[in-house]
Formats: sequence, C-alpha cells, structure tokens
Amino acid sequence: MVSRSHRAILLTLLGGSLVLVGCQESPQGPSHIRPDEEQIHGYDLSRLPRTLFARPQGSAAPEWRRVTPETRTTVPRAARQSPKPSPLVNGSFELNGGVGNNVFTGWTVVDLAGSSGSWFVQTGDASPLNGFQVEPPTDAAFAAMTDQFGPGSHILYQDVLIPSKGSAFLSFDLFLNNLAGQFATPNTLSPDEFPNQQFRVDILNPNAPVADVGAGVLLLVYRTEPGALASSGYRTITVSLQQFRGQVVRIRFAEVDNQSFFQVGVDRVTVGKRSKALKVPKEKIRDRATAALIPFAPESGPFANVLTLGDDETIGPLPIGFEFTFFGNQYTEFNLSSNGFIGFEPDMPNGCCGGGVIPSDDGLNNLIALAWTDLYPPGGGEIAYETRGTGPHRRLVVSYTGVPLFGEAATVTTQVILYERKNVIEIHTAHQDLAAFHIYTQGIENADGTVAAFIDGRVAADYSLTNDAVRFTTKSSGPPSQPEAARPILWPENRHYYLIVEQTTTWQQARAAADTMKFKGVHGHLATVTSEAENAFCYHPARQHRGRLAGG
Ligand SMILES: [Ca+2]
Ligand SMILES: [Ca+2]
Ligand SMILES: [Ca+2]
Repeated sequence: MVSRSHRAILLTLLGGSLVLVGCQESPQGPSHIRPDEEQIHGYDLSRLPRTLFARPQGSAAPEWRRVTPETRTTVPRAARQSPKPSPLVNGSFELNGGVGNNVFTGWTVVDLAGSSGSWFVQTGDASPLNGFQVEPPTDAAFAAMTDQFGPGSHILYQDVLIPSKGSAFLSFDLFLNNLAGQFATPNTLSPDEFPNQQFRVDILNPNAPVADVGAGVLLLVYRTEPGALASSGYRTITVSLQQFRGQVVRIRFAEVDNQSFFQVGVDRVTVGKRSKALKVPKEKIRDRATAALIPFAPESGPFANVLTLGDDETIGPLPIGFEFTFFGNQYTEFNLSSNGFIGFEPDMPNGCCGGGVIPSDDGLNNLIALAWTDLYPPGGGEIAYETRGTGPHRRLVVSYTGVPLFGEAATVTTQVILYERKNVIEIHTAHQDLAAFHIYTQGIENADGTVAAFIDGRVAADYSLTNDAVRFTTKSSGPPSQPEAARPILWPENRHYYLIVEQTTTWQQARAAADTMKFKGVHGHLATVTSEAENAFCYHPARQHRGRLAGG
C-alpha cells in the first residue's frame, strides 16, 4: 500500500477565526463500488471520475416545470428614461432572491422535473451548492450559475425585444467547470439521453416549447462540443442579433448533465452594443503526446519482481530503475494499481471500477493505462515488473498476465515498457477479452489531467485486443509542473474554508503552521475534525485535487 503516514492540515474559517485542523484518514479508505451497485441517486464526489451513470432511480418521464413564476419582460423605469433603453432586464443578475436562491428578476428558471440542482444566485468563488472553487462574477456581486448533486437539466431564459435601430449584439460572460472532463451533446435537453453533458445558448421563438431544440431554435448561439476544454474561466461571447431587429425573441441558456457535476456561470448579459470582452489569459498547453500503432513485440517473461495484490489495491512506490521523463517531469518511481494502470502521483487512487475518461482533471491523473478496468488479481494471473538492460538503454517492463476481470470470465494479458533516455512508452497486449459488463481505458495522461494520448475508441469503452501494440511519446514545452499555491476550499456543509496541506507533520507542527496562516484577514487555529462527513471532506481525492492542495 502507498504510505499513509502523512497527516493533513486543514484550515477552516470558523466564525471569523481561521482554524487549522489536523485530520487522519479513516483506515477503511474509499468504499468499494461494484457495477451492480451502480444505482445513482446523485453525484458522489468519492467516485469521480464517473464513467457509468445510471438514470436516477424512479425518475419519471421528462416533464418541464417552472420553478419561478413566469416573469413578463418589462423595461424598468430607469431604462425607459434613458435615451437608449436596454431591452434586457437584469443582465448582471444583481436583482435576485439572495444567495442560494434561484430567483432572478426578469429571468425565468425552468428545471426538468426530477432534476437535481438549478440555476442559482452565485457570489464569491464557491459554487452555489457544492462549494467547488469557481471564478467570481465578472460584473458586481452576483452571477447565475448551475450546480447540482445529480443528473438534471436547467434552463434560464428571458424574452427580449431586440432594438429596431442601432447595434443588436448579444454578449455574455461564460464560465464552465465540467467535472465529467468531456462534453456529450446530443440534440436534446433531456438528461434521460445518455450521455448528455452540455451547455448551449439559443435564440428561441418565444412560442416554442421551452426545451425545444428543433424548429423553435432561431439561432444556435453557442454549444459545448465534444473535444472542447471541459473547464474554462469567464470569457466574453458575442453574437449579432441583427436579423431579429424589432422582434421579441427568447434568450435561453440551457445546461444538461448526467455524467458528473457541471457548473456553468453566466454574467454581464447585454443586448445592444457589443460589450467589451474580458481579458482572458491565453491557454497555454505546454504538454503534448502522441499515440501510434506499432508491431506487436512484447518482452518475454518471467519478470523478476512478482507482486501480490488484492482487489482494488495500489502498490508503490516501486523503482523504475532509471530516470524516466513523462510530460517533462522526471520520475524514478512509479505506483501500480491492481486495476490495470501505473502512475506517478503519490497516493494514486486504485481507479475502481472501470476505465475512466482521459484527459480529465479528476483526481486521478499522471498515469499510463494498459488495460484500466476492474481487474481482479485474487482470481488468478500474475502482475510483475523488471528493469532490464544496461544504462543508458534500460527499460522497465510491467506485466499483467492472465489477470481476470472482477466477476466475469474475461482476462487481460498486457505489458508496458518504459524506455530510458528515449522516454518512449509501449503497451503490448497479447489479448484483452471483450468484457461482459466492464469498460476499459488504454492511454496516457499528463499530471494536470489536461492532455492525453490514445487510439480512438480505447477510452472508457468495451473492446477486445489481440497481439496489439501502441507507442506513446510525451513532451512538454515548459518547466516541470509545480503545484499551484494552496487555496482554501469551502465546505458548504458548515460554510467554513479548509486548506489541505499534505505533508508529514506532528500536531505541534500543524498548530505552529496554522499560526502563520491567514485567510480573508483572519489567523489560523488548530482544531479537531468532529464528524465523519468532515473527515470524508478532508480526504476527498477529487476535492484535494480541485484545490491543487495535495500530491503535487
Ligand atoms: Ca453580475
Ligand atoms: Ca485524470
Ligand atoms: Ca478490481
């Protein structure tokens, strides 16, 4: 097992005082989930990344329901007196029913019946329900933001008279935080269509059904397409509505999720003059990777170091035997999961119970997946590794031979070879059986969970392989990645902020460290975690990762 000797430090903002909390992980570790237990009532943070989502139990047929009374578009007095009245009301969402509420003056919110979550009034840097770290509103104090505990579909709209003269641009600032890691955009707003994980903006005929994506759509302004970056900070989107001059149209923002949490933030909606675009730092993709099929030529066994692993277990660190560069970072050790992958993060999760999506910044990054699925080593086969050759031409071979999948007859025989100096990775698969009820992932992913390489069709999919081989290369244009500065994260349960500082420390050291810490103008204190829920929050891999607080 990976060493668990560390203690974490948590900072919590409590009644105006900052509290530093020492917190020990519960010995049980994450609960073990089986595919036959996949009855999803909501998004469970402990199980990110999600790849298999079932429809919420007992969910009824889609039925659209307004959660706020239909609000007629009226031009407020101040606007009427202005020489160029804005046809849009409350585009900055400052007029609202209060934080945590989903009432916005001038706007109508519609949630699919049975949906979890809504469009909420959002302020500060925490998402309205879950407290995920998000960007603050771009204009004044409030934005409209989706948040949820489980699958759903959420619409925010306003009927607007497009001015007959002058400029007719629609502009809005948009924030996306899609924890599913990728988008799925079927042409429906129903969360009963799987997968459906999208945000779209439409100009709709006000007489069309509110969830229409057919003839009622007069203009598709924006849609999150598969392959787009899953998360992006606020940026300004502008489109011309000149063709609708003099008409009343419906501006509709629609978010659907049934894969994982999805925060969409909207602020500074204007109709008229083109609004000044936010300055957005250029996305710097420093990491690159390739994947290509090559001839099958595995190394022959036996391999010197045989590992005895239980189900859903991670072992390491194990020696690579040389210095290996992966996406620009040097490693001499690796961790191995009994579920068919190796990786370079300390405290690497075991990836139970199916091949995850890559790239996905989901708390399990920086990995090489040979046959990531729910393997079951106690059922047979062998997992072993060996460093072969002499420097500078050594290679590490990690082999899974005849390892069965959990609860089914399928087995996998595959190996990965890491080459010294060339820093090339090869996966040679003698056979991988089609699974009865599991999915596989094969590929590599960088430390940020933003870049991956794989052969199409081999990510979170069921497929078989025979005598197959793939070569992967990685490179990075920047310096080795550094963990970002730690920032406290809100626990919505008690509205306190926590900072997880993963390091080996004593209680005294933790207290001393707390005394030096400050957040929002107040000092830290040492306190004790008092509930199981709080303990779970402390040690949530996804949450730690989202905050970039641990594991570097
Ligand atoms: Ca605002
Ligand atoms: Ca990942
Ligand atoms: Ca397993």
